Amino acid sequence: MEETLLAVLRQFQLDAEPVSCERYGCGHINVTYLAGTASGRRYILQKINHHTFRDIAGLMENIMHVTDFLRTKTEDARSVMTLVRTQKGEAYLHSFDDYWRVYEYVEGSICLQLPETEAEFYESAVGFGRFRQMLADFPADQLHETIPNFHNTPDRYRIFLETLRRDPMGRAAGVQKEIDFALSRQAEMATLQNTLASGELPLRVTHNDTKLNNVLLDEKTRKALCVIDLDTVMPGSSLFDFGDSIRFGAASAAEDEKDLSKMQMRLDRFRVFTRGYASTCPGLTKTELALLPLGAKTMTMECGVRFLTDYLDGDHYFSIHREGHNLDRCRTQFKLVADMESKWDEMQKIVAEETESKQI
Ligand code: ADP
Ligand code: GN1
Ligand code: MG
Repeated sequence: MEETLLAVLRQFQLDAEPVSCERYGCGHINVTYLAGTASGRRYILQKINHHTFRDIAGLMENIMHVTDFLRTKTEDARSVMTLVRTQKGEAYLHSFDDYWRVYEYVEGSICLQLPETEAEFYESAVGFGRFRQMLADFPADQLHETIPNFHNTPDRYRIFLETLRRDPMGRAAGVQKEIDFALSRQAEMATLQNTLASGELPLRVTHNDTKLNNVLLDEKTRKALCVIDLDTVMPGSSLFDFGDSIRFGAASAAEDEKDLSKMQMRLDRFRVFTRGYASTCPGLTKTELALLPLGAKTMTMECGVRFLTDYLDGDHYFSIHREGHNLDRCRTQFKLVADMESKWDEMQKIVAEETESKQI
């Protein structure tokens, strides 16, 4: 094991001497390792991305508050992430110019990159829906805003336009088609933000990064077990959570698929997620329910714009594993948006059918 990792792990209150530590998972932001100790216990070690998260103390305070709060709502210890303290009793370690934290590994769990079955995607909706519902009475004013304007789509467009003007890598000329696609939808993509600002959409405590690989399912029962990746838990809209889940999990191919003919929005998956989310979040308002399709489209478009921005900027934000990776990701998102547009009436019909009795 690398000396640095060993030294870092020894600073945490593990149950025994660390004996292994390997890169783990598919996250784009933090660096995650799976660590094991001499007793066989497993832990998740993460190097927190402090370029993305500027206020690590605030971020970790959020995670402590949220996990403590969730623990009062459930009896199942595996359904809430458990932070392991440092030897000094802190929630994280600042060492070797980096910030580190350790969680207990949730044993007997699986983490999917694409749902294999409809039932699994339904369970992810239950997991995220229940999570949002359990935080309904969380004191939102105690949360630090870990990334300001995280899902403020007009602000994401502003950064995109600013990067496009600078064009630091000289890449803009090669992606005119994608630039035009983004610009032609800019006005419509401000609707959610405007509806939130006017108070028509309620502000809630949301997860804000509800990719399928941010919820663990029970390995045996395949039921929703534990929501992870709590870095972006902040006040937001339920449409952010709903939309981001659809963007990732209702897609027929991976986020970075190169063959765009494989990429569509699956209406069957859209239906099961809508069913699962609406039934675990019974308090969704009429406006929230009516805007679910727009939530899906806006989160997909926003994510595509962010990938395109990062491509233009020289790939500083999202980890890339090949040349043009962010452009490939952008293209899948835009293909999904176009596909949603062609299925718009059906999406609205599905929402009406699945949520008919749930409007308040
Ligand atoms: P990132 O912010 O980079 O996405 P995550 O917190 O989502 O990082 O962690 C990356 C991956 O590590 C997850 O997708 C999941 O597979 C795994 N993981 C993270 N925390 C746990 C945990 N407590 N138990 C089991 N697996 C975990
Ligand atoms: C990042 O951390 P991760 O990989 O779960 C990003 C999300 C994007 C997603 C795209 C803090 O999520 O906002 O939707 O990549 N997280 C952050 O896959 O920017
Ligand atoms: Mg993640």
